[in-house]
Amino acid sequence: QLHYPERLNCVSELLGKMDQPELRDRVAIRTYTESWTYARLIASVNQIAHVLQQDMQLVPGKRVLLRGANNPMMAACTLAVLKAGCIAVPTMPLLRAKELGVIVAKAEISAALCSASLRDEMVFVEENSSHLKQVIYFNETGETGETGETGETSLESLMQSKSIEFAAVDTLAEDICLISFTSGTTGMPKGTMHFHRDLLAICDCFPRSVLATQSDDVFIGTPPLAFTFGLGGLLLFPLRVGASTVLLEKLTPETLLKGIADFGATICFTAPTFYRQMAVLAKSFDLTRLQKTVSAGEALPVSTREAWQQATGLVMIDGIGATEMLHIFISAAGEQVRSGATGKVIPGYQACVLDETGNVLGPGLVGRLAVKGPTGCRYLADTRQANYVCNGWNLTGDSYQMDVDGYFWYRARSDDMIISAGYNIAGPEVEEIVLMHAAVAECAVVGLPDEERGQKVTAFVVLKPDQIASPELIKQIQDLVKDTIAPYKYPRAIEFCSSLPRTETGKIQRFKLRQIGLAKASIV
Ligand code: 3UK
Repeated sequence: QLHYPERLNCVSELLGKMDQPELRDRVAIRTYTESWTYARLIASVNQIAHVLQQDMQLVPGKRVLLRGANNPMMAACTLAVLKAGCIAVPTMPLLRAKELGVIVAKAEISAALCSASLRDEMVFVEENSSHLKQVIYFNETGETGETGETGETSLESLMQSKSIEFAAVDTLAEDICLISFTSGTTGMPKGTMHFHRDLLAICDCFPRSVLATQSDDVFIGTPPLAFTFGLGGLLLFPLRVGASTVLLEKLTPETLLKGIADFGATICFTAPTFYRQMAVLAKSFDLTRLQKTVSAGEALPVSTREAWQQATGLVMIDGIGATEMLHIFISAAGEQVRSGATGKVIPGYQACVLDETGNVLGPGLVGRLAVKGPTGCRYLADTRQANYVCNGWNLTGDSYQMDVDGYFWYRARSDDMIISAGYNIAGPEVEEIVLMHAAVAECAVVGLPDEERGQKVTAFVVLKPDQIASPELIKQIQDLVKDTIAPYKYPRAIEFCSSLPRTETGKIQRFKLRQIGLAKASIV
């Protein structure tokens, strides 16, 4: 089990051991234009921590909004907030003023560090908020000077006069250091609070036991640092072992492959849909150094796992994580992988499947996934806490079944279960089969209201570029499903579309598809 001292600042643990003459010159963060050694990262973090204390007058416990894409300055700002004993509130780069306003009000935020490239939206928030008083902008490249036409002082110029030494604020292991907001597909976004200890605990669980990370690993991937998947995978995990991380912005499946080749990445983190598209292009890139590829955020279809393995020879590491749990808690790698299952519970965590009344279900029965471990859900002032945590178990909102060997098999988000003519149908199970059809690039299956059956299984399908929709194709896809799984699960309706609505974290927005489906039905 994990043991941390009572007084603990996670940044002194993460960076402290790299602050030695023989280690300081190792590369911590790389981009196409920059290469930051640990020495430079530590110096920048320390200078920013001084700016927080001296220029912004922030005392420990203050919440600081963070806005920026994945780049070294954004990483340094995040670490500096933690080192100064303040609370980081990272926000997804694509959020607009309206959404940011909700977060600023909810978390009562008065100070922000923001990338100059996201200024317009931020100014709007500042003008319309009674909470937010101080915003300091940074240039992303780490260059000093003014941040554009407004002539205000940039973070980089404030840093210049500061010492590159800073003693970490002496926080408690159980002081809150991070408030991460969920994307909130329905309702108000929820702030999840995490301790200094929690940030180390995630480093000492999944990457240790499943990835066996080492100091010569090179990390790369798509999730924003503002998403705990990215914060862990692309910043905390590499720092914990003194490895290096590649931070790139606006990645596409193609540029991610290029990045893996260019930087000799060994570990990659992204969502299933990226791997699916990368599998098609992989042959044109040199991926010889790539060893471990982690898929999370959404269920990994078996056909995507297979396409990736065929293209690269790599066995995909699926893992389920959640903002509430901070990172991944069920996963498997290498020979432990069972295709179709997410994996086994990670050492340190416990998991089981519960029925509606909270009784533990035996192997093979579908129910609600429940998890317990060193990290867990603590919502910021939200009555929905009681829905997520019951009797000490975290209920993630996913339907799962466990087999006799302790493997967990994903069924669906509990709210996404389709009930049609009395049958329970898991959308992802139907998606799996539709995706096996050679003409299909992407697919999402939802239930739409139907007078006769209650809900009608409806597949939204994106075809591969050279394919044309036709009644024959619809029939082929329907027959494929009927021939492969229980026939009542087949999609009675198939809608072709050019893309699927997704969140910034790569999740299909099934609620939007239901809205689109409803709107269409009311027109005809
Ligand atoms: C779903 C998965 C099936 C599942 C996350 C890794 O996704 C992350 O956090 P979110 O708060 O969403 C949590 C929900 O997403 N999910 C995630 N991974 C899988 N479903 N298979 C998977 N492998 O519904 C879960 O409840 O956005 C992922 C690390 C950190 C994270 N925050």
